[in-house]
Amino acid sequence: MIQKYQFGTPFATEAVVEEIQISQGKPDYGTVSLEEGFLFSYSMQEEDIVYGLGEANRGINKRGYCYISDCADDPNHTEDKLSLYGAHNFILVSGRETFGLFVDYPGKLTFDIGYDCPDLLTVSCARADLDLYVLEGESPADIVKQFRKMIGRSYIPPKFALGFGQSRWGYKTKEDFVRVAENYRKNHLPIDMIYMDIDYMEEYKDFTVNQEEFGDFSAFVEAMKEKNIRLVPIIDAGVKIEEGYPVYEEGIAQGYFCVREDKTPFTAAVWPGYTHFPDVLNPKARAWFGEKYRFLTDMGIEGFWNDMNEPAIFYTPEGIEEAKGLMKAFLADQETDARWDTTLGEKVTFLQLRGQLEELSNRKKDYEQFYHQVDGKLIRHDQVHNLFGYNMTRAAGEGFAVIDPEKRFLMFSRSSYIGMHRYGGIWMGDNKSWWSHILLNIKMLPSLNMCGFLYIGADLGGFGANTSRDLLLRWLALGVFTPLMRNHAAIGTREQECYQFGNMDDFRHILGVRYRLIPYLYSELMKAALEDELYFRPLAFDYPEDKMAAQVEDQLLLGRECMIAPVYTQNAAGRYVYLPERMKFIKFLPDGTLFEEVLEKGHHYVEIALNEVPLFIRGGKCIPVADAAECVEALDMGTVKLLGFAGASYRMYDDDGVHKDYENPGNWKILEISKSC
Ligand code: MIG
Repeated sequence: MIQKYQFGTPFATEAVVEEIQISQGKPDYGTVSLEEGFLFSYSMQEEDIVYGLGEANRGINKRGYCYISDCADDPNHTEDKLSLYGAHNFILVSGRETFGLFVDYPGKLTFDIGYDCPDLLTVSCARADLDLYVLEGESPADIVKQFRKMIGRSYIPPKFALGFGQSRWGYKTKEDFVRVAENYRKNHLPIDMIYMDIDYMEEYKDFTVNQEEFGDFSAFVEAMKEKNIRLVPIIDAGVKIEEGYPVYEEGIAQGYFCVREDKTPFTAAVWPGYTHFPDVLNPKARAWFGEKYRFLTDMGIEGFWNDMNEPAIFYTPEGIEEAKGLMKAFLADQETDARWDTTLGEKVTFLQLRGQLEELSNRKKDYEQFYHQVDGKLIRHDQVHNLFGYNMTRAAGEGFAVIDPEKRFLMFSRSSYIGMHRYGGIWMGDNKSWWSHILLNIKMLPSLNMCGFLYIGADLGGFGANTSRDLLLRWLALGVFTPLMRNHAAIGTREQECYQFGNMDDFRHILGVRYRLIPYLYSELMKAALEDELYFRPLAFDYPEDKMAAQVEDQLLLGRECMIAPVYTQNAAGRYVYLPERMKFIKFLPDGTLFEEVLEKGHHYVEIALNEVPLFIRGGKCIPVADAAECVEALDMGTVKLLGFAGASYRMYDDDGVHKDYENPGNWKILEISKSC
């Protein structure tokens, strides 16, 4: 059961696709106050768990901290951060009372989940213009399912996107890409995609390709495809201001860029220097920007990643003007001998100057000085800030539907809002090569699924900072299970392609396990999408009576059949794991054989070598696995082997992986395991 309450005049975010009548009266849970903006309060019981918030910091259980939905380009995901790239305003209280809450509000929104006051949950924002959805159901899983149905079917990637991808910010030349491809293929390291970061463009201009490096780009794309490797270019939010650059000129001519209050285009500096932002909240501008992807799809490109769409701002001309004054004063101080003379009053210190320069990026003030034009009205950006990445990706998704309606494109974004899950997946942005970020990665996965995001994954090996061989291997062993499996790193960091660490056997093996599992992972991803289910779940969802399961934050259920328990500490030979029921512990061994052991319910220590991928199959269940292959195309999905318990059966999904023929009953088959193998 879903109740919708409306306050003030909400902006139509189109996060929700189901028509829901507005209820009069008050929500059954908590209290709402409109004295100062909007404030929802709920008094939590000690045993209550609060799930949700998608891409957010801290735990699966969000209690004890504060989270702010305010899409941020912040590459330092330390424990104290309140905002990351996404705004996913769905929470689920599970305990004495169990209910879901979706606050459809596109501005800055604060969730205080027992931070100010341990038992108090509050959700607050400055303006009371929003839709509040309150969901009731039989269980947390049931509530999430209703929520997912309400927000519409999740994005479904093409099958090749379940392969492994290599990326690095810094690949510039054709040779760079050819080298990566050759190193993977020559060493029999499976791969399906190589990502192109900003340097493939001409001066960071969207929908251009650097002609000097990539002359006949279509031919290059084709040559890579012959190796079964897809090139996946990045698209940034800002459009370079440059006479003669068609995207700029068209945008200006049509009025498709975000504007200042006086309706002149708003200017912000990002990678290309000064840019304008496409006004993706305006349907016409969105359609225009979305069709621009055709420039690359016409050359054989089948997937993209959208970046910098919080939107990130390095600085604006206004910010620079303000900083100039301080800079001048600072420099003047440096010139004068009187700088030690305290009678002359306050000096501009170096720290002040540094602070001012740092604050030029992603300034609140800048987000308050530009506007979107929707239905002839000017909407100030800060009031709808969290919708930008969503609508940039929606532009792409709607563009693809025009370009080739029956075809699935690979698409994922950095910034997002609920609703975007219908158009693409996400990656979790600029993490670091830290062990703690493997754990953070694990915790975000089920939360993101609750908010509709299924095609998800983090930069494996870590984006910032230098990785190490063992960190990369352990992270890949988690990445084996994330629908988006991509190794990505920042410019200037240690090279971390799987062939950079000497002996490649361990990497080949771990990547191989991913491909072996694709029949299962793909089936589960499709079930999750087609049936509004969770691909990743907290243990407590399936074992509600088990007090211990409710505590587990470093193991996840995957699909109906499996549990995963990745290793996320350095120099560990294994880990402790809690089994909420009897399960079969499986390790795919490097020599191609399997280690299998049935473990009883309870706590266990399991050994997991650096080159092993642990997996637990639940009692009475089985999963299909294929033989390893070096790309998705080469996988034999028709000849799978079943692993698990004798007598179990499995409902497997498969299709051509390219078209949208999801409803075809022929895509499903039931497999039965006669004996344990
Ligand atoms: O300001 O395109 O999160 O994945 O490599 C940094 C360069 C811009 C941020 C993305 C990252 C990407 C990088 N980008």
